[in-house]
Amino acid sequence: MLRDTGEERLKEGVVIKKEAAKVKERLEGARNIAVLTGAGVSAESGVPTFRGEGGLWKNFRAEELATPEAFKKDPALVWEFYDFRRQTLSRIRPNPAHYALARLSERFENFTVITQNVDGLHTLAGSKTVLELHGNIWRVRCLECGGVSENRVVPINTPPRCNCGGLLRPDVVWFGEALPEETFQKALRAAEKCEIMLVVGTSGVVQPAMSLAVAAKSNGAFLVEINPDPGLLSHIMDVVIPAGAGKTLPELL
Ligand code: BV8
Ligand code: ZN
Repeated sequence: MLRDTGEERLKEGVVIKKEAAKVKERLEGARNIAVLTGAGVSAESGVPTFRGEGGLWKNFRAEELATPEAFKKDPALVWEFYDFRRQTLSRIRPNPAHYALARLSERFENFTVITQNVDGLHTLAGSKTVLELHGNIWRVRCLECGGVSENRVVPINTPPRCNCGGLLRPDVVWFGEALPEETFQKALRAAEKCEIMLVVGTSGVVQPAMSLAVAAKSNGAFLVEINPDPGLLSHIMDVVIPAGAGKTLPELL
């Protein structure tokens, strides 16, 4: 990694401005925008990404704990993991990336934020149309009666129980679980209809979320990736801005 000299920062700034100008030009005449975000859009709020450093907890990877099998085997351990993340999140605010998307959305007829994140930060920053493909860490669901409720208690005494006595689980989509059908269909329609899709802060690893970028592309959308590191889908992008979302998205305003 090159030393991050002022020279490097200056060069990065020039690249962001040049590429952002191209995107702004495209945004001018557009009516339908879709934004597909991942953990990277919350990175500058201090939320550790899944596959970056800090993505580990007690030497477990998220993929090992974010599964129905892990919960069945040891609900208390999985709840300790989610409680840890909720405690971190309870001290965290949206960052300029979230706020820029909320403000940008006011300029378009249709502006849909499709997020893989479960942190609720897009909604907190004021985004109106947010499709949470993987659920929300602040909601819980009862394994017995299926009741879903908002639960912002931190720390939570693990594993929490429903009034009916049933075990409560985080209302998020675990690996191996189907995404909420209605939400995914809405996301697919937004992806197929958009003239421009911004793909922000995702490594492009997780399916079927990332198939939405391919759906947008195959319907003629102009694809823009905002991410300091290239991801699995960088090769289908029309523009790649190799920088952080918190710096780049306000440039598009
Ligand atoms: C399903 C909720 C079937 C939980 C999450 C093999 C090949 C392909 C697919 C599979 C396979 N084996 C299994 C699968 C399927 C699996 C999958 O995709 N696995 C991956 C790991 C290979 N998918 C599933 O299991 C899905 N379900 O397929 O079900 C089915 C169908 C019908 C009926 C029954 C069953 C469910 C997937 C949902 C899993 N749940 N989250 C929780 O959060 O606890 S996914 C989890 O990963 C998070 O939601 C996260 O958002 C998401 C994706 O990761 P990223 O967001 O991309 O984060 P990552 O750390 O990877 O990258 C961060 C990026 O940010 C980096 O690129 C970095 O450069 C960038 N960045 C850093 N800083 C910044 C930045 N960018 C901008 N600015 C910055 N400042
Ligand atoms: Zn219940």
